[in-house]
Amino acid sequence: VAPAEQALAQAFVKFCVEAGALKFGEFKTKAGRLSPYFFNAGLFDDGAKLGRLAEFYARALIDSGIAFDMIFGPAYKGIPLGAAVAIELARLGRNVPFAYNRKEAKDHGEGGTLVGAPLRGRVLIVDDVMSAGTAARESIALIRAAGATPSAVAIALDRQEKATEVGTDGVVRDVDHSAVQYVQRQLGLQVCAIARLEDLLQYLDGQAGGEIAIHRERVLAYRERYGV
Ligand code: OMP
Repeated sequence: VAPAEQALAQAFVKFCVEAGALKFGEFKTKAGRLSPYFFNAGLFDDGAKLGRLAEFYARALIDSGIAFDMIFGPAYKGIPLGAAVAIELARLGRNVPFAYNRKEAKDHGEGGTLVGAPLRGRVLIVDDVMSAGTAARESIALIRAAGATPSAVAIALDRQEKATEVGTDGVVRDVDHSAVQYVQRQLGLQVCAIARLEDLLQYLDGQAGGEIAIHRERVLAYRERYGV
């Protein structure tokens, strides 16, 4: 990871903690894991925070050099994120089409589940977090079904933990690669994350205090168990 990316990641983790969107404690993840930290993008809950968040996504995206033709924001959390990133990119001189989906199909008016620009070309999915990869798989299938190419995913945080897989026996198991690795290697998409678990740990390393030391120990133990 280049120094500029590292600096951006550190500034981002600091911003998240200060905004209250990154919390330490005991949280249950979607995959049922007991996590000592949780990133809640719903807590970027005013215009200034949302604008600042979009600046981080846009900067990370531009630095990554990832090419894309339009933005897709998956319901629900990806909708304001995708919109904010599209606005920020336009402000920076890069105006691209934007679309999002509904969770339930509408049976009147315009109908369907897709809203906004038609899905075409190389689509960038803008989402919040990748843990086990369930949400990403759904967006990819939806974009393919519309005849477009899911080409990249931009997320705020890569939790760098083991993805899960449902076996032929119906049992959910941890696998030895992360969701981000799966999306990159198996699905062939590029992934841009503003920060990763390792950046979060680096941030904690630089903080003083007994409370922080305890959080750090717990995050390390979690990484030992579920990290890749
Ligand atoms: P996967 O779909 O398993 O990759 O989990 C990603 C989703 O989990 C996110 O879109 C969130 O709904 C939720 N999540 C967070 O928002 N923040 C976290 O720190 C952890 C999770 C999670 O449940 O894993």
